[in-house]
Amino acid sequence: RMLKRQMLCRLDIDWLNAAFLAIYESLVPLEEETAKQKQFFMLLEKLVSKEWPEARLYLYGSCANSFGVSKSDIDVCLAIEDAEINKSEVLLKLADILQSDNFQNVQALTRARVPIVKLMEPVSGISCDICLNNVLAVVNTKLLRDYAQIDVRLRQLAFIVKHWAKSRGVNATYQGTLSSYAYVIMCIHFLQQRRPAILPCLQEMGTTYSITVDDIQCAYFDQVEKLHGFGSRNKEAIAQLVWAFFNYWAYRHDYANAVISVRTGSILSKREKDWTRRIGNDRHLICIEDPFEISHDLGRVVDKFSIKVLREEFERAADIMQYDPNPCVTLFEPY
Ligand code: 3AT
Ligand code: MG
Repeated sequence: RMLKRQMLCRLDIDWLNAAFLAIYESLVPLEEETAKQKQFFMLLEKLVSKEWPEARLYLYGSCANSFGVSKSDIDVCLAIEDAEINKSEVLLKLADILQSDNFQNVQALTRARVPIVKLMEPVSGISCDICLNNVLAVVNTKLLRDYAQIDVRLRQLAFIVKHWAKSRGVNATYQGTLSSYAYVIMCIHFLQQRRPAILPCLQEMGTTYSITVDDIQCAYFDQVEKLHGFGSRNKEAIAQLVWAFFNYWAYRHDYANAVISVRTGSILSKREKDWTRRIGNDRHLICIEDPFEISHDLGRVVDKFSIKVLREEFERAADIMQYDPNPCVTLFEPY
């Protein structure tokens, strides 16, 4: 009888892993889409280099960090070294150039918190935001991409978590919930903490890549091809990891004292970061240290209302993973 029950459980978990993997596969962009994005980017490069021969154009965010689902917007960074430039002028000029090259729906948002030029390509439906000199985002994009190459389970978990967050309406910083970037950092931390660990801590290993951006030194081990198989002693598959991830954020994380830190591969205390009280709008109700801008709490957008929403959503997800007969449907039900 016992054996039969165990076999049933095994079947159950295999079935659930397959179901989650199918969701993951359905979210991964097709080759064709990625190729179109590349083409679009090369066209932009050509236009930009005509006006600013010294400038460089970078892709960043989910189209370059390998955590982009199909039909994501493209994030582009225009890097101009000249310290004398006037940001608004450059963006207006850029908008002008794009407009006269038949791009449609070009808008320069020069007064936004992060000033950008927005555009939409009606034929392909590609939307694109271009910002200026946000090189730190280009570097953290590389860090995420490098982590993704070490173990495929990171990409699987992060796709499921992002898909859950979007379905449940907890992926909007302007509403006090978390950015996609924060969710991926949470996944990396989680896989670093698993025993046996599924991911290493690249910033604690010998430096092979180093760059200083805005006075911040960004250094880590980036020869990730040497780390294939790092997590192979851990046999957990996606369903188990999704369960444990939500369980951690619902019932195990110490919201009162703990700061998660991918940089150190460990948990720090709010006290040592001096994140114990509210300063200005930074409330530190869920603390996620940025890997490079270490004074920066990615959870600082969360307020006393949205923390409740967020934690209830983590609990809902954990309970579904525990009890629901069909979690891979219920988990993503629209809120
Ligand atoms: P989506 O697929 O577009 O939801 P994404 O990975 O593009 O996910 P975001 O749109 O949240 O993520 O952000 C775009 C990039 O900007 C990701 C990261 O390189 C950078 N970034 C976002 N938020 C922060 C932050 N708080 N601190 C530093 N870099 C950030
Ligand atoms: Mg994006």
